[in-house]
Order: sequence, then C-alpha cells, then structure tokens
Amino acid sequence: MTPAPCDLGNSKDSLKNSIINHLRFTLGAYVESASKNDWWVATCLAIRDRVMDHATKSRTLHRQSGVRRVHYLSLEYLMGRLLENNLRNSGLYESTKAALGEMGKDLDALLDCEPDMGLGNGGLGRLAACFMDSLSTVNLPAIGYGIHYEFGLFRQEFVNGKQVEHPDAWMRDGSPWKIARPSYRQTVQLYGRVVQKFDDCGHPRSEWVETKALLGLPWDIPIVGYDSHTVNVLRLWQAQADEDFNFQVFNEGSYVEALRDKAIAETVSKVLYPNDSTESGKELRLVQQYFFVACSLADIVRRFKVGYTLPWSEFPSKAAIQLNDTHPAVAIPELMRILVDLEGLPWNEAWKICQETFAYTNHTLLPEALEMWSVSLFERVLPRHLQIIYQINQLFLEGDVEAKWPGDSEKKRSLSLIEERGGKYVRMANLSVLGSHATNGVAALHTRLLCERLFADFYALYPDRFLNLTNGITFRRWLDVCNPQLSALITETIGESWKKNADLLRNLDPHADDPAFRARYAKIKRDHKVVLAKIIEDECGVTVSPDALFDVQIKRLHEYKRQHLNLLNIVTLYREILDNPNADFHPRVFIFGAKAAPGYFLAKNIIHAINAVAAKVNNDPRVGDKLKVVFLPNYRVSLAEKIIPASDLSEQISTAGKEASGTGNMKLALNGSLTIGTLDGANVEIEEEVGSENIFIFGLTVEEVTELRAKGYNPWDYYWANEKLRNTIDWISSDYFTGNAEEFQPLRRSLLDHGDPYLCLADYQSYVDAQAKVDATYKDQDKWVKMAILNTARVGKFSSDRTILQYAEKVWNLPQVPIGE
Ligand code: 26Y
Repeated sequence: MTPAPCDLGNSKDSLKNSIINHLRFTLGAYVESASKNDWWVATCLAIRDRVMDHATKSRTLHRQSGVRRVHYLSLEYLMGRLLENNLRNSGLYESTKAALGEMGKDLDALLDCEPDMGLGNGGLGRLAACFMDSLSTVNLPAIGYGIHYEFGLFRQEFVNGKQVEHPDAWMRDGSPWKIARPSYRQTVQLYGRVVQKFDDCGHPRSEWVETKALLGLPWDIPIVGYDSHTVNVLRLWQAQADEDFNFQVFNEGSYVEALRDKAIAETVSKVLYPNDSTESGKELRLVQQYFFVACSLADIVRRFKVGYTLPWSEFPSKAAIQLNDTHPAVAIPELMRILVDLEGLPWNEAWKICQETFAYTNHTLLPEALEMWSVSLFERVLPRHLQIIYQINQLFLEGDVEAKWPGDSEKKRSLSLIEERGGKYVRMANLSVLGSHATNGVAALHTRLLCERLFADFYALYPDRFLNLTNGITFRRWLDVCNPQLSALITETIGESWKKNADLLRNLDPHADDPAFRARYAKIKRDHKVVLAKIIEDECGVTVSPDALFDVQIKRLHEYKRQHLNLLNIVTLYREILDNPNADFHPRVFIFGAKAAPGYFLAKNIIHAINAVAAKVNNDPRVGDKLKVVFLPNYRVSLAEKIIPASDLSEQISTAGKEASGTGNMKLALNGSLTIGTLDGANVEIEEEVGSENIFIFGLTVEEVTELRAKGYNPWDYYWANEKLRNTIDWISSDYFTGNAEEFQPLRRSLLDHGDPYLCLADYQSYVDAQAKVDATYKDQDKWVKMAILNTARVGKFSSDRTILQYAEKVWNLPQVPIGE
C-alpha cells in the first residue's frame, strides 16, 4: 500500500501542522518550550518541504526533455538570508505569518534569527545570487556551482574606529536550507606529474600520476523563483580527505598523525578569500579554484553520460558553462584534459567543444584584479593543465595570430596566454577569452572599454565574440522583500504584473504628479528612515533625525570607489558650518557601510579617518543636528536591505572608467534614492533611463580622465589652486581628529605625494558643487519626491530577469521550460 502523502498544502492550517511536526520530530522540542531558533528552523523546514517537490520535478523534467542547461560557475554567492525571500517568492508569506501568529509567534522576529549566507565579497557574488533568483523565476534550466565555505566573508567590528576582522561561522549550527548529496561525491587530483603513455591503438596519451586526492561532497540549496514552479539548485562543494587517508600511518598506531592530512584536506573549503582586487598568487586559492571546477565538471560530465548516449560533439548542445570572471577559468584546460586524456578525443575536436561550451563574463578593468598565476606554482599544482595551456597557446599564436598579423611579435606578446615580463605568468583573462565563444562586459561603457582597451587585440581578431550584457538585480529581494510597503503601493497603483515584467513600472510615471500618491510614497520613505535611525542609534550610539537627508555610500572599501572623496566633502561641510553657522543647509546624515580587505592598508586608513571625523562631528555642539556621520559596522546583505529603502541619496562616485557596472546604484535608484554619480559603469545607463534631470552627474568623463593623465596629472596643482580643498586636506591630516597628526598621513600622502591615482582632487570641486545642488533640490520636497518616484518608475531595465533572458538568448541559446503544478 502506498502511504498517504503528507499534507504539504499551502493553507495556514497545513503550514501550522508542518511547523509543529518539525518542532516535534525533527528538532525534538515541545511547542511550549521551543527556542526562537527552533521555531525559525522548523519554519524553514516546513517551507523547504514544499519547495523540494518542485526541485525534484524541475530536475526530472529538465533531464527527460533533454534541454540544454546552463551551469553557472562562481567562486562567490552572496545569498544573504533565504527564508523571507523564499516565502515571498513562493506566495507563502501571508499564510505562514498567520500560522505562526496563531501559535503566538511573530514571523518578522523569527526572520532575524537567520545568519546571512555571506559566501561572497561584493558585487560579483551578489550578482550571482540575483542571477540564481532570475533563472528560476524565468524558468531556465540551470545549476549554480560554487564552494561550500565553512567561513564566509569576515564579520567586521570597529575598535577605536579601526576595522577588526572576526571569522564568520555562518553554519556552525548547520543550515536548514542545505541538503547533502553524498551519492554525487567526486574525487579530485592535485600535484603529481605527467607521463606519456600509449593507448591500445598506439596513440600517445598523457597520464597524470602520483597525485594527491581530495574528495568533494556536494550540498544543494534549492532556489525558489517568484511565481514559478521551477526550483533550480545551487550546488556547493565541501572538501574532504580521501576515505583511506594515510592508512599506513593509521595502522601503525599514529592515529593523531593520520588525522593531520584530513585537517589539511578540509582547509580547501574552509574560508572565502576576503580580497576583491588582488590575491598575490596564493596556492590555496588556486587549489580552491581547481577543486570546485573539477568537481563541477565531473558532475556535468556524469550527467551527460547517464542521460544520453550521444557523441561528445553533442556535449555543447546539452551543457552551457558560464565563467563568472576568470576565477573558474581553469575549467577550460580541465575540460580539454577530460576530453583528450580521458576520453581520447582528437585535440581539435576537443577544442571546438570547449569553445562552444564556455562563455566568460569580465567584471573588471583594474589591472591589479586581472588574475595571473606564476607558471612555477601552476606547474606544481596542475602540471598537466599547464601543458595543455602551453599547447593551446602555441596553436593560437602560430595559427590565428600569425595569419592575421604575420611576423608581428608585438601582437603575439600581447595576445599570449603567458606573460613573460618579470617572470612567467599564466594570464587567466586571455585564456578565458580564447576558450569561450562569448565574452561579455557588465555595462555598456565597460564593454566598450573592454573592446577598445583591455581586449583590443582579441576584439580585432574575433569581433563577433564580444557583447554587452548590462547587469541587473532581482526586484523581488531589492523591492518586494526589503520594501514590502512600497511594493504594495506600486501593486495597488498599477497591478502586480511589474513583479515579472519590470518595464511596467513605467506606468507609475504619471503618478509622480499626483500629490496624494506622492504623500504616500514619501511616508513610506520616512517610515524606513525611522527604522534605520533606530538601527543607527543601536549600532553607533548616534541619534539622527529621520527628517535629515540620508546620504548613503554602501559598497566595498576601495580607493577607486572614492569613499575618501565623500570624506573630503564632509570635512568641507563641517568647516562651512563652523564658519557660517546660519547658512541655510538642510540637515544631513552621511551613512557608510563598507568592508576593507584585511591586508589593504590604505582602505583601512580611510575607514579609520571616516570614523574619526564622525566622532568629532557627531559630538561637536556647534554642529548640532546639521551634520551627522555614521559608519555602520559589518555591512552585509541583510543590513543593505534595511539601509536601501531608507536612503535619499545614493553615492556612486568612482573615477570614470573604474567601476565595471555597480549594482548597488540600481538597488538604490529602484527604492527612490537619487544618484549623485560620475559617468561610470551603469550610472551612464541609469541616467539614460531616469533622465538627466532626475540624477546628479558630476566629474570627469572617461575621455577627460585619459586626456588629463596624458597631459600629466599633478594633484598639487589642485591643492594650491583651491583654498577650500587645501584647508580640508590639511585639517584631516592635522592632529584635530585623533590628537595624532601621524594617523592620516598615509591618506594625505596618497592624495598628494603619490599622485592621487583616482583623481579625487581633480573631481573635488565638481563634486562639492553637485552636493550643493542636492541640498538645494532637497529643500523642495515636492520636487524631490517626484524625482524619486520617477527613479522607481524608470529603472525597469535593471531587472536581472532582463539580463538573464539576454544571456539565455544571446549566449546560452536556452529554452524557457515552465514546470507544471
Ligand atoms: C582575483 C580575486 C582577488 C578577486 C575576487 C573577487 C577579484 C575580483 C573579485 C570581485 C570583483 C567584483 O565584485 N566586481 C564587481 O562586479 C560587479 C558585478 O558585475 C560589478 O557591478 C562591479 O562594478 C565590479 O566591481
């Protein structure tokens, strides 16, 4: 007899039953005495039960229909919390809230129990998370692959204004969302050496021998789309020691010694590297990259082999693989190794399969962020892969490059996969372009610069391989979840189809002229500011007024993002308030959130400087409420969800040509925060969408930056020519803020003696002027609110659904496969 299926209905009563059952049978807790955390886990599990059926159904249908699937390879996924997102996307929020309410529990309070899943550094990792949401929402067959880091991005604390890092043990207590899949465990080889052998037909074959083995255990996290039954999975690999590790030693009784290898093996997935620009050739990082790539490719190949009896030439018609930057680029030689060494395919056939399978997204133009591995390290860790890269390179330089530019050794040097100046390095970006059929930038300006500058020679050789796919964000998390009040107002005003078709937000446009609508929109903003003010009070001990202008800069701390330009303006305003106490200046709260890479000295000096200025300004009775400066510690996804709806002004002030796209700019604009920004990254397209009258653009353009540098930029010229600027810099580097004039000399030296590499001084006056315009505009609240509404109404383009559908059409050639009830 088939047992009766358990009740997985979506009604309040079904949910109530499920939650109680999980409390009793999964957690062994009494309803009367269960802890808050128990209630949170039981609620997650009740939702997970409802999701898993759809995950199984999606997987089965994708397999049976034999459609192509995309495999997204990323070292980072910045998922944040999952419960509320899953509830809202699956339409279970209200019934779950009611079910818990009947049992005397407040759902919103439980949501706070969830630790952020912070398996990423910043933009690139959060983009991967938004893409996973959109892939499920628009019914695309997809699998995300990554690393199951035991420790995510560090937790940040300030001690005397300075950043201190602590480990982030996000899954110390396990996670209700992840499911182990031991039957899909993989074995990965590392180190060793290569020997030449001959196969049965006498063909030479390379064999990789005397390697060290590592196991990869996959953990699956279901990804729930909005109003869709597609549930894709995010599969994260955890490193484990090979079963029979050091058995010899073990048998000899050195029990503890034998366990050492196990500990070493497990370090591979231990911690996320906290850098997002340079990683100076760390062996463990290369091992991490190869470990997860090898596990993922083996998993993809396994699926191809069990699902079909097709020739290898059909592999690309079943599997598309997207490389999220160069971090997983070792997948290219790995697939070559599988095809040539293990499957015996001729080189040219294998290479064609590779190029048809892979596509590469570039996320940066910064030279220091372009990954290069020293040949000697690469050879030690992955000897066979280095041989393969050499062979790819030789065929490329002697083939296509020689044909296009005969005898041109300069072109060969620029296009080579190997950098030869100052030691030999493997250029992962060149490998990625060459091994893929498509390379894309993440905003129109960024793609143009890729084609004109970074990859100019590749572009001349293969113009059809390059395309732009402007980034996007999921409007579910970044509006529906983080700002349900605004989401509800929009739905009441224009219907709810905007959640799946963001362009419909344009229907809000005319409502900007409706005073009643404006009043409701403004009240929602103010309510969020009250909530944020409370958080600021709790976290920073600073009282701020919700009627002040909330000016927000939230992103990683980087010189190119120019938090220090923001600081120059703040100190200028401080001076002005002291000099001219009666000036008509609207009160402002400057809000920062940013983590600095632990080894990035100047970034940490900037954090310290902002905190030191904040301490003075906030406690200066002459300033009163006019100016407050707060640096919220431990910026992360769940904090962003509280800051963004409460923001009035969005700081997007990178040096033109440096920020590939930015995605925080999109989240803030969507929530009605006006942008003050340079013509950089996606700001350019935001201006096009919202109209230049609804954004504050300032500063040098990319062309002007190039011109200024060509004629020789000297920050001292600006310093001597601008008294306000001079006073500001001198004041910051005096002993006024900390009692020690040495403290911020590194910052001063970088701005003056070291040439101000990001042109803060060149853009200073233009920025200060734009800020004055912001102040004047904010005083006209009707006008400001209108502008804010028009931002919400006009940023539909930046939905990641649009981005993902463009990838599906232009890069992956993927069908949408709706899953039935
Ligand atoms: C090589 C390693 C140290 C490294 C690790 C992480 C290098 C870079 C990164 C992360 C880069 C990143 O987050 N880039 C950002 O990607 C976003 C999504 O495309 C862009 O919006 C943003 O402009 C870009 O800085």
